[in-house]
Amino acid sequence: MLKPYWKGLVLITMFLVLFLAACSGEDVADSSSGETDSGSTNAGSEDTGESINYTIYGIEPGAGINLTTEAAMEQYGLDGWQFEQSSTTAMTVELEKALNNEEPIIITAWSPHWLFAKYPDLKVLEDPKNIYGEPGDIVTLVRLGLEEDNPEAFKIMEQVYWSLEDREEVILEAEESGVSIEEVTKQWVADNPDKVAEWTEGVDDVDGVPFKLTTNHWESDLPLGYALVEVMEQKGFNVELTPLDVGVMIESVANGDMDAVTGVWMPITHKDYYEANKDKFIEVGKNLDKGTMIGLAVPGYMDIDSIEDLEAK
Ligand code: PBE
Repeated sequence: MLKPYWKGLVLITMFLVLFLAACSGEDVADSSSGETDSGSTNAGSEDTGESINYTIYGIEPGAGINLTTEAAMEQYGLDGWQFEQSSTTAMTVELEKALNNEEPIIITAWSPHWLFAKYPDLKVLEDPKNIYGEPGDIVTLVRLGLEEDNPEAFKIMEQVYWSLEDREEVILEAEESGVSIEEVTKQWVADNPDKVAEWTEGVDDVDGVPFKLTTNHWESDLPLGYALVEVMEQKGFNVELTPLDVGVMIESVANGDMDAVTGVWMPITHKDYYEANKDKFIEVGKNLDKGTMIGLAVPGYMDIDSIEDLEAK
């Protein structure tokens, strides 16, 4: 009676031992065949999504970079992900909190900005589908009729150009010194008379001619607004600068409320707003040539390089 019982037990034990050995054998075979590499990459990106709660931090709703990011999330299939859109300040606070704790985070980032100078370890994710595009331009738009009504201002708008290096110098100095970006810009204009003279070359002085200028309210573009106020007032213009949301700034030139707008990022970031108002403004030039960048960025210690490394929730 006992014998068959022991036989059964031995058989079951042997089976278990063989089964476990086979399992671990399979593991060993797998890792030696190199599949662990791709396996861990996949696991890594799933972990990335999970570790950041499937969240991307954007900025103010309506910002061009947010619209582009929504398109990118769709094109890269980031289903179920959250896109936080509150403010640039809130995004920066989240980023700095993550950096201080060496935690993962994904943010929308752009240049010119002081972030990349302050945190050189930030890594812009590759974008193989090219949703965020190549380095872009900042263009100047004026209202219909400006050339006839105010040819001197029109000429300045055609000629104004400010290099990436000069913009970054102002943005960084304001960030590092704590002095307002308006004050820093005024000082830059005072220190660089030769550069700003190019903007007004061949332009006659005027006597109190009013000029309404708008731009977006980010540090990438505000300085040019302040610089133009300074330079045009020296020429005798009476300049009113009104920074506006990107959705409104182009429209305000299209409907004639504003004479000109300088902070228009093309061909991608502000494309929708540009197209919606096309034929109701005149593009008179680029005030920055291929100097802008938009994209998604992560701290350097994160183990991903491309938006493609991210997966749906
Ligand atoms: N930005 C800076 C703006 C324009 C300038 C990239 C944050 C945007 O519309 O996204």
